[in-house]
Amino acid sequence: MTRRALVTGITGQDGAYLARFLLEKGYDVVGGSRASSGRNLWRLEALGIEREVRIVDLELLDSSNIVSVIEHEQPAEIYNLAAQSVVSSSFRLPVLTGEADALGAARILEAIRKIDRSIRFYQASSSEMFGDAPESPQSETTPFRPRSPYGVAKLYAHWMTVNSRNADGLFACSGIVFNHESPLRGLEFVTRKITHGLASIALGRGDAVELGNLDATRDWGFAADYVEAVWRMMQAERSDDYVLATGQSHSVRSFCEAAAEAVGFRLVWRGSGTDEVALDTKTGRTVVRINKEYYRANERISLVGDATKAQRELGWQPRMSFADLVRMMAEEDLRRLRR
Ligand code: NAP
Ligand code: F7E
Repeated sequence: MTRRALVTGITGQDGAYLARFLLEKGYDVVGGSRASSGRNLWRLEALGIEREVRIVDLELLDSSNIVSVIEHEQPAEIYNLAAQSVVSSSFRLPVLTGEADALGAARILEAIRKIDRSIRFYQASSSEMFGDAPESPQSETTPFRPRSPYGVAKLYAHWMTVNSRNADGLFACSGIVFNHESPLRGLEFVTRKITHGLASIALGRGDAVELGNLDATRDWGFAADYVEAVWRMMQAERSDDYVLATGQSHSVRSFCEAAAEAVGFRLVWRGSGTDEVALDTKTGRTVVRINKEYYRANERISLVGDATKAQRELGWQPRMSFADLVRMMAEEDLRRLRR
């Protein structure tokens, strides 16, 4: 019989890639999406799968809605990808972030407990839970010290997942996932902001890209690689927690340099602090400048993951390199903007 998966947050970056992956594996994919946010299907359309998934109304803030979706759809697997996922917004919206990212997961787990305890559950946890981590790289045994309301909310959901496994015997796994990007990434995240911004300038539209801390570093992988690990977690004999990461960190500055090269610029940095700018050496144009608004309070600069456990137990490792990822994103932005 065809296996049915319910993917919350199917309109998001990971939702789209996971849906495509599950369809390729022969799943019947049901996607949860909020009617209230206008149901933007552009990512599913970009992958050409908008007609192959069935979309249902699913709102993480509403327990009765969650219960009726699960009762009606009877999925074998639930992938909880839905979240208010923008870290900087979580400082302005801490309660909403907690309602969606923390209690949303608890509501789904509660529904599984009441409706059918054999449903497998995946929670999209985050490296933001490490926050001010005492060691680097971070692994499954690194203590959590979140430094954003988003990280705190995700940590609650993570522990609810672990507790549901240990105390209630549910199959509940948690992917502690480091940053993963793609041409389907939202423009509010720094990678896509850079590739889209520089591609626009290269095509004669748009002003310099305004960024915050250029020396912040992240462990950036490719989203499509990561959804495979998520699926493997859900097929394992027993549920567990896994860090997913590349193990390499790069700065926002080096991301800018790689993206600039992909759109035909060569950068030179001038000035310092908030007066620093990047010029294109060929045209002398300023293509990157600093805007203090994008500096994040309270940020620990270096997060980098150790995915040895996922490699050992799931046989997973990310395939795409940083250089290829940046080039792919920049080239795809050029292509879309030309259209
Ligand atoms: P994303 O592109 O921001 O997608 C988030 C999805 O959640 C969207 O489909 C959004 O739907 C939905 N959503 C938001 N609030 C909701 C609510 N109250 N009820 C129902 N749906 C809601 O995020 P992503 O990058 O794909 O990430 C997927 C998951 O992994 C998220 O939980 C994120 O926190 C986590 N994560 C991501 C990364 C990463 O680097 N991408 C790393 C670690 C963890 P609308 O279209 O209606 O807004
Ligand atoms: O920031 C710095 C910023 O917003 C990355 C989410 O998917 O990954 C993502 O969260 C870094 C930070 O991602 C700008 O300070 C500099 O150091 O792209 P981001 P994030 O906050 O790491 C984690 C793992 C998740 O779980 C989240 O859901 O870039 N940065 N200048 C900037 N960031 C932004 N957004 N904009 C700037 O102008």
